[in-house]
Amino acid sequence: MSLERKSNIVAPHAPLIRDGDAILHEARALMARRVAEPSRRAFLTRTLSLGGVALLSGCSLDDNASVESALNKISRWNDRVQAALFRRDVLAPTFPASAITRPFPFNAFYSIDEAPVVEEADYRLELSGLIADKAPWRLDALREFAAPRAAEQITRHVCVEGWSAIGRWGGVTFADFLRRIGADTTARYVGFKCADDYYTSIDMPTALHPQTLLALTYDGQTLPREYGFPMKLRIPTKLGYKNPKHIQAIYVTNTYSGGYWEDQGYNWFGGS
Ligand SMILES: Nc1nc2c(c(=O)[nH]1)N[C@H]1C(S)=C(S)[C@@H](COP(=O)(O)O)O[C@H]1N2
Ligand SMILES: [Mo]
Repeated sequence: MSLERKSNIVAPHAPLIRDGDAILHEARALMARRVAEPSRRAFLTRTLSLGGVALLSGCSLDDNASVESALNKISRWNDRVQAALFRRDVLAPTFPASAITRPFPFNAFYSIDEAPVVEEADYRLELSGLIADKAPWRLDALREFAAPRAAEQITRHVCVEGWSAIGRWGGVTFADFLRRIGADTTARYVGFKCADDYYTSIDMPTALHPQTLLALTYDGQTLPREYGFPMKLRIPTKLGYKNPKHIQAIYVTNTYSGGYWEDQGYNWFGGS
């Protein structure tokens, strides 16, 4: 950042200051959006001033594109810090059945009546990338695999839109499934493509976390259509948008591939 630019930003009533103010206002709003959740993931950005943004990124704060790109760089840097802080043995809190939120809220980037209809007969879970056995899975095969390894959790789902709810999901630990298909667990990412064009990706340590669940049931019943039939990933250590519903394809990769909300500015790590 040049001194000239800096003085433009601090000089009162200079013609550029109006633009500068608008940009700073937007940057603050963006920042607020990224730190909306009261979690450890936010602590670094919360302590970063806009001056810090400029210093760290070497960008000027007087054009929108470079502010965006600086914030994105910081968010990606945050991803790495959060990943380093992540511990496989730190568990999300669990709750008694009496704490379950009824009815459990629905959320998606569309309204409930638009939730995709996936036909069980046609369903095949597709596998690609760094996976030894890429044979597709029918739903009954997934159920058969899950039955002897049944795992269940009552955990809190936290959505950045300002609500949280406690629900009960059942299925099989995702790590068991990754081992079964011969996933390269030294790879960096696991990605998900959904029946409704939603997509997201997670870091491998989170994929292997003991509470990360390949969920086939909700509250003891087949996963209902609106909550992700036929299969979703339940990750209680992450925010709602990192929990893909209606999963149709899973891939393992070393290439960063973002996500539906992440590509619109939500923090990629999105968890604790
Ligand atoms: N396929 C798909 N998965 C998704 C979404 C979506 O729109 N499509 N929305 C995400 C968000 S932001 C939230 S809060 C949760 C909502 O899950 P629920 O309907 O079980 O409450 O799903 C997440 N997974
Ligand atoms: Mo969400």
